Amino acid sequence: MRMFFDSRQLAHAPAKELHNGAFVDHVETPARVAAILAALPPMEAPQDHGEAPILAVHDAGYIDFLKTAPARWAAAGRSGDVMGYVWPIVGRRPLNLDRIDALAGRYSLDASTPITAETWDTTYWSAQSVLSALDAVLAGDPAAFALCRPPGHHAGADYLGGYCYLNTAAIAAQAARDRGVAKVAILDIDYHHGNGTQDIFWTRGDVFYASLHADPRTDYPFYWGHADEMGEGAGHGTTLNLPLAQGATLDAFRRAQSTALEAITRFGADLLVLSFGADTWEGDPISHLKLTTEDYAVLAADIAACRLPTVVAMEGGYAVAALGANVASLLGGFAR
Ligand code: OKP
Ligand code: ZN
Repeated sequence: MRMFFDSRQLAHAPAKELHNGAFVDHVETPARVAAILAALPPMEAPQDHGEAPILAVHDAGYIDFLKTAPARWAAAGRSGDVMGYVWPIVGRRPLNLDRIDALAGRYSLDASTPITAETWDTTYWSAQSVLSALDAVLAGDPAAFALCRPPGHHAGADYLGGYCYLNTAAIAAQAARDRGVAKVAILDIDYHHGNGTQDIFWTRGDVFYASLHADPRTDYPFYWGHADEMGEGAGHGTTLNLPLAQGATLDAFRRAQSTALEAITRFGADLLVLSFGADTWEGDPISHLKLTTEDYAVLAADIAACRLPTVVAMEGGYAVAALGANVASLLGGFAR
């Protein structure tokens, strides 16, 4: 299987995140990809597809904010990473404010996703990696892997959050549509609900979003991912949420994944984007599902049995010592 990663994806390294009321060391570290690279054969550097496929998903004002926030922060006399602390509650006046703190709230979901001087370049190349994996699949490969970092599925069209800045799965799905693929499905098996991906395709009938995740009544991002969220307008019925109770093991996870794959098959998808997070692993430090390393090969084999061309995009997974083996197990399951 062809695999894509750019070394510029290592640069972004925020210091702290707000977690349960305290600032703690940022969990989404460069060591994560280093561990994955050490466990797999050498990867290919991605091709540069430019900004157009990013702007096909993301708001131009948001992209400008991502690029300019570190300079605006410095100009305001601040040191350290950019982080908002006031968020506009839904329904407040959409004012065009210029102060960096107003913008940081306007364009973000939470305070676990700081912007550093390296963030734009890192997230840009993460997007290029997924676009290159899409190229491989459109050229006829049954599956390809993008070692995306930072992850993407919490980022919406105009907001960052949950360690995510550009929504790599959405960028790949939209690029596939723009290159003539009629129906695209996104299957998200990260521990957390992919609120950004859901938002981006909420009213779209041409892209199906199915997610397995910890119940948002107990887990981040809380306000998305409940079972009754099904999309609206032309997108009604093309969003499927399958929340799982904390502590769930392979049996429950595999059953839910089968439900999602049946729905994707009924939808008639021509191409699949898999948002893969290894934070469902039993030892993950911020999560509470109980999958084993071997389980990922079982899940991948079930996905591969659908025989859809598949772009695998890396999302979360924070148990660094086990991350390489978990990703290798998943990718091995596609090869079987
Ligand atoms: C990103 B991905 C809970 C804090 C949660 C954000 C989690 C983002 C996960 N107290 N922090 O989906 O793996
Ligand atoms: Zn996650």
